[in-house]
Amino acid sequence: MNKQLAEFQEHLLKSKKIVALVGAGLSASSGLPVFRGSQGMWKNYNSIDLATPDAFYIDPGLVWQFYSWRRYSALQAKPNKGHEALAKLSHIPELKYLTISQNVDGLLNRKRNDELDDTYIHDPRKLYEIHGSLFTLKCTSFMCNHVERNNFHQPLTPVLEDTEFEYLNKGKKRSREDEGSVQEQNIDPIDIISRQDTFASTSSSPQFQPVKTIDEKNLPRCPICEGLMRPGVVWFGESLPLDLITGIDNFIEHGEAPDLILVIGTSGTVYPANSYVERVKLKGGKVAIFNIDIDDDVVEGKVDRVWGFKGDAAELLPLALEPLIGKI
Ligand code: BJW
Ligand code: ZN
Repeated sequence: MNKQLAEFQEHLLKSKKIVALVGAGLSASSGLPVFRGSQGMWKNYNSIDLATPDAFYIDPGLVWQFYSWRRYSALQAKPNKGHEALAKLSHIPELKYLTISQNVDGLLNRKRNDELDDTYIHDPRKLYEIHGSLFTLKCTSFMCNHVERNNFHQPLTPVLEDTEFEYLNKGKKRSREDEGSVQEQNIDPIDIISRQDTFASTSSSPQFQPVKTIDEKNLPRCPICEGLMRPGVVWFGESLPLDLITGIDNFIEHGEAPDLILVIGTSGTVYPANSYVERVKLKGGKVAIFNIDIDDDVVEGKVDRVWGFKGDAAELLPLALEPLIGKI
């Protein structure tokens, strides 16, 4: 067995308190794109530019089309074995455990199929979705602030029909290839095809579904005050839910110090999520990174108290955690 993995697993078995910090890379092999790098585009827009209050203020119709596509893609996607490995960790009774997820796709809250038992769904008490959820809607009216959770209705309004698809050629089955990890998905007509295919040749390139100009009155409206609803996610410059931030602070700072933080599929570029790694380290905890892109020094074990496992988190996590969670 690889020396790094053996060392990590020895520490894992001794650990009493573990934190996992999760990013978009965990859902990559479920077919959901990450934010940064070549995958971080929606039509001709950079995803990051659309995840801002300014973008919504300037053109809520554009931003709703982006989120309509995100909601639809997340609903079509299935949790992978990486999600399941974290769910299993969350059900170990004697382990103090917390997943801090930056993802808004809800994949940790769902099962791959109905035959699996409930240990394949994350314990909700140990899952903090700090950037919100694609399936929460919030009223933008200052006087109202109505919040609607677990809204899985698609399309949200008639005008958002079709905007769920990125490309015009509906009916094509999705097959997404991510750095050698392919998860063929058994999903109904969906027109998001592998970006590799998209850029392979201009003659076979699919055409983007055009972005519509949508009148605000046709976007999701508040059932209480008729105000404009927005996606219940946390955009740049916005505060994170205070109860979750306090809960994380308590978990890290109070009681025994965390022994380990698993840093899974995140670029670590966004505050405050990225600050938790250093905070666990400062408390004496060790770090294990699961990412397709890790510095060689880390992979070779040259960085103090940090292990790096390079590859698809959906494949590596279940293997690395196997001594604790068993075979998935
Ligand atoms: C794989 C893989 C595979 C791929 N297997 N790995 C200067 C100016 C203005 C603001 C700031 C500033 N400096 C700091 C700030 C604060 C700002 C910030 O951090 N900005 C930086 C960018 C500089 N932060 C905020 O504004 C936050 N609010 C805040 O700080 O309020 C103050 C406050 C704090 C605490 C308490 C109270 C108040 C809010 C941040 C909100 C971020 N929102 C988004 C959008 C969410 C909604 C949506 O999804 O649409 O969150 S942005 C986007 O980035 C999204 C993600 O959750 C987040 C992190 O991205 P992530 O997950 O890391 O994805 P990628 O694409 O970056 O990385 C993917 C990784 O996976 C890569 O490493 C790949 O290699 C890897 N990978 N395939 C394993 N198969
Ligand atoms: Zn309202």
